[in-house]
Amino acid sequence: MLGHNRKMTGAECLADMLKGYGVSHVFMVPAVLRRTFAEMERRTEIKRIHCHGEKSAAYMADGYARASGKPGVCMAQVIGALNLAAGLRDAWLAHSPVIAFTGGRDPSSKFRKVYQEVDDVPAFEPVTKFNATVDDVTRFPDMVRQAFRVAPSGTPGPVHLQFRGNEGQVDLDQAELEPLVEPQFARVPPFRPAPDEQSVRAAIQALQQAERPVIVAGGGVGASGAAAELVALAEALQIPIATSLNGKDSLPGTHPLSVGVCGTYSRESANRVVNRADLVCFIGSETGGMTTHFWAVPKIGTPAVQIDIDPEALGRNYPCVAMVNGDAKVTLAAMLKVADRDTAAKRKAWIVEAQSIRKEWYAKYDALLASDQVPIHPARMCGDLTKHVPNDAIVIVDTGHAGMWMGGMYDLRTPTQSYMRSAGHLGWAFCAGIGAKAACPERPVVVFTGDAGFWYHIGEIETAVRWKLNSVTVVNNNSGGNQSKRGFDRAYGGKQTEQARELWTYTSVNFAKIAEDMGALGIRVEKPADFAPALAKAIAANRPVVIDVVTDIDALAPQAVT
Ligand SMILES: Cc1ncc(C[n+]2csc(CCOP(=O)(O)OP(=O)(O)O)c2C)c(N)n1
Ligand SMILES: [Mg+2]
Repeated sequence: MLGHNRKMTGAECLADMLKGYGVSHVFMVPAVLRRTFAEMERRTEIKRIHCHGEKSAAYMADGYARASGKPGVCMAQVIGALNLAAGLRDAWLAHSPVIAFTGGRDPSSKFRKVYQEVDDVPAFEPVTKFNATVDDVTRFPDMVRQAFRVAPSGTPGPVHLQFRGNEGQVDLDQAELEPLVEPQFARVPPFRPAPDEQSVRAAIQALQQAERPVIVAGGGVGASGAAAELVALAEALQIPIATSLNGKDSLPGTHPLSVGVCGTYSRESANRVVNRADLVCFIGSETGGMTTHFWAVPKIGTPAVQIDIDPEALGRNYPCVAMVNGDAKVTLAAMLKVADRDTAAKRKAWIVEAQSIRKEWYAKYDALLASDQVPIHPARMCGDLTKHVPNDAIVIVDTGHAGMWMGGMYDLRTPTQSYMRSAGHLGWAFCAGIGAKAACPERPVVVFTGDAGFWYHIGEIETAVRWKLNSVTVVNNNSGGNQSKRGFDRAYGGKQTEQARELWTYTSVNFAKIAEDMGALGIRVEKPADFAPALAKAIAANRPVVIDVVTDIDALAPQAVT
C-alpha cells in the first residue's frame, strides 16, 4: 500500500476504487459527486443509472446486491439524502449489502441555514451497519475500503458515507492517494468462518436424536451459497425443510423434503410440520416475527439448534440445545461429514407424516392454482408462474398480498431459480427487479407486485426503457390494496361501510397502456388462459414488459395456520 501514492482527485480515486471492486452500475439522482461521475465515464465502464427518485435508486441498488451477491451502490445529494435513507430500510431488514453515498454539510457553512440542508447523518443510524462522514479527501481510500468491508461481512447490511459538501464537492480536492481495493470484499461472503468441532458435533447429535426434527432455512443459506449442502444434509438424515421468505430459494418446492414457507406469509403445510416438530434447526435465520408468525411457529420453548454467522443471533428467541457459529456452507459441510446416515431410519414415520401434510396442501389448493374464474384469481397466476417461469429466472416479489400469494402458493422448480422478496416495503419489488436485471442481464427477471405496490415508483418504467433493463413485471391489478380489506372489516367492528372502501381502493387503470406510453411493452390480461402466453411473450421480448393482470378484488390469501 505504501509507496504507490500519487497526486489525484478524490473523484479519480473513487472512480478507480468502484471499478476495482467490480461495481458495474450505480443508481442515483443528481447532483452528487459530479466530478466522480465524469471520472467514471473517463476511466471506467460503470453505468450511471439516473433514476426518478432516491428511494427507487436505493431499491435498485438493493435488487442489484441481492441478485449478484455484490455490494450495490446508490447516491443522492443532500436534499435527497433522507429519501435514500428511506430506501435503505428494506436492505437493512433483509440484510442486503447496499452502499449509499450522499452529499452533506460543509463545516465552513453549517448552521448558517444553507439551502436544502439538515443534518442527515442521524437518520441513517437505524438502517446502517456503518454510518460515517468523509470530510477530507485524504480519507477517500480508507473510508471507501471500510464501507466495502462492512457491507458484505458477517450478516450483510447497508452502509452510508456522507461526503463533505451538499453535492459531495470534496471529490474535487487533490491529495496523494492510493486507490487500493481488497477484492475479497467485492462479494458475499468475504470470508467463511469455520465452526468449532465441538459445536458441530453437538448440533448433529441433537438432530440425530430427534424423532421429528425440521430445518428452517433462512436468508443466510442463500447468502452463504449453502443450498447444496443444506439439501445433502437433509437427505442424509431425512429431515423436512421449511424456509423463511428470504430462504425460499434454498431448495425447489418440488423437492420431496420441502414443506414450504413457514411463518406469517406462509404455506399451511410448513406451519403444520414446524409445529409438530420436536426439534427445530434454524439455519441463517433471525427467528423473527415473520418467519415464526410472532413466535407461534414454532412455539417458544420448542428445543432448537441454531446455526448462524452472527453469534449474537444464537438463541435470541428459542432456547438452543446446540448453537453453531459459522458460515452456513462450511458448517453444513462439516455436519454432513460426521453425520450418521443410519439414524435416518428412525425418522421414517415422521417423513411419511410430513409428506402427507405436504400432499394435503396440494390437494387443498390444486383447483385454486388452476382456477378459471374471471376476474382472474391471483392463485392462478402463482400456479402458472410455477409452471412457466424459466429455469434460470430470478423471481422478485413485493410485500403484502404479493408476499402472501407468492410466498405460500408459488413453487420454484429448480435449484437454478432464485427468489427475492420485499422485507416489508410496498413498492420495493419493481425497482429491485430493475437493479437485478442490471446485475444479471443474462437471466430472466420476473417481478410480482400488486397495483398499490406498482404505483409507488411507476416512473421507473422510463428508467428501465432508457437503460434497456428488461425486467418483466406482473401486476396483480385489483384496483386497490385489498390486503387491507380484512383489517378495515375488523376496524369497523365486523363489516366495513361502503364508504370505507375509499381507504383502500383506487380508480381502475390500465398499466399496460401506461407502460406502452413510456416505451415498454404492455400486455393486458383479462382471461386466465391468456396469462401463460403473455408471460412467454414477455420473456422473449427483450424489452421491459408490464403484464397488467385484471384480478378479483375479493380474493384474499389464506392466513397463517398455527
Ligand atoms: C411502505 C409501506 N406502506 C404501507 C404498507 C402497508 N400495506 C401492506 S399491503 C398494502 C396494500 C397492498 O396493495 P397491492 O399492492 O395492490 O396488493 P393487493 O393487496 O391489492 O393484492 C399496504 C398499504 C407497506 N407494507 N409498506
Ligand atoms: Mg391491489
